[in-house]
Amino acid sequence: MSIDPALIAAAASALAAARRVLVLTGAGVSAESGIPTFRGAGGLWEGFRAEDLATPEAFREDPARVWRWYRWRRGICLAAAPNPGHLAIVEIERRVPAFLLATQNVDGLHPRAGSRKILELHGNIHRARCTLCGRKRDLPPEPEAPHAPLPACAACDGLLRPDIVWFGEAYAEGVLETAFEEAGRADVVVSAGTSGSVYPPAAIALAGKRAGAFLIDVNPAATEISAAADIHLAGPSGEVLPAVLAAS
Ligand code: BJW
Ligand code: ZN
Repeated sequence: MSIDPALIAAAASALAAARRVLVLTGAGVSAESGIPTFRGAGGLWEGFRAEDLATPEAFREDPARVWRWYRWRRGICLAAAPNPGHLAIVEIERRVPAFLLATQNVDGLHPRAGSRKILELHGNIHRARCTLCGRKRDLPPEPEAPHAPLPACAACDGLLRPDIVWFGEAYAEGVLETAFEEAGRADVVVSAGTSGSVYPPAAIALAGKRAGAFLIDVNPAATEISAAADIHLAGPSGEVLPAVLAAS
């Protein structure tokens, strides 16, 4: 990682002075835990893109295929552990008076790392929901075989689906409102590990910047969010975030 130390120092002093901080995370934050991101190398599964599988239409057409994808991914998530980037975000929460983490990740690594004030915008891969009655159920803490029978609801025998927000689906009530509200009054917004290509989440970071927050983007690649950011720290979050904390 070769980031100008002056940029690290500037991010550190913005964070140290902040009273309200919103952190937005995406798949890149879990990349160093061995969980593949959606876009870019390794983003394919059996030749399908996330946009082909993470839709209600794909599930209606072939629920077994979608469950195979999620079981494969859940196995990876269960075997993974939080990395220094997740832990640095826990430390930011500890240091600032008002904090919110809005994550697009469904892998459960932020809560496992110890994050407390967290909105899981896209749901959680370790939970399922009945397609008939809507009841939710935690999945067992061990991986299921990809071809195991499809899970059914204990109450009504309806087919269960992953409790995840797919393309074209609405977000859980109040979740986006809370995230945008916090972005609107944050002193600092940190965006980490997201391509900023999925909306509305990408707009949370941009709305924070528009409302006057100091926007810090942590991503080895350039994105729409890094273009809008006050500081773009172009490195892996597992190295960059601890370096920022060490400098504050
Ligand atoms: C590192 C790193 C390291 C690598 N350190 N960084 C406006 C314009 C255009 C389209 C739309 C729009 N508004 C809405 C839409 C439609 C759509 C959308 O955004 N489409 C775009 C793709 C064009 N949005 C929706 O459909 C949303 N719903 C909605 O808008 O509902 C409206 C509605 C209202 C009322 C009634 C009904 C409907 C829902 C979107 C749901 C997205 N779900 C997914 C999959 C499900 C979750 C799962 O199975 O896991 O969520 S898609 C997938 O993308 C996943 C992610 O959370 C999401 C974001 O991806 P993310 O996290 O940014 O990952 P990547 O892979 O894209 O990027 C990783 C980044 O990390 C890269 O930049 C790397 O460089 C970086 N990186 N290593 C730091 N070590
Ligand atoms: Zn049911």
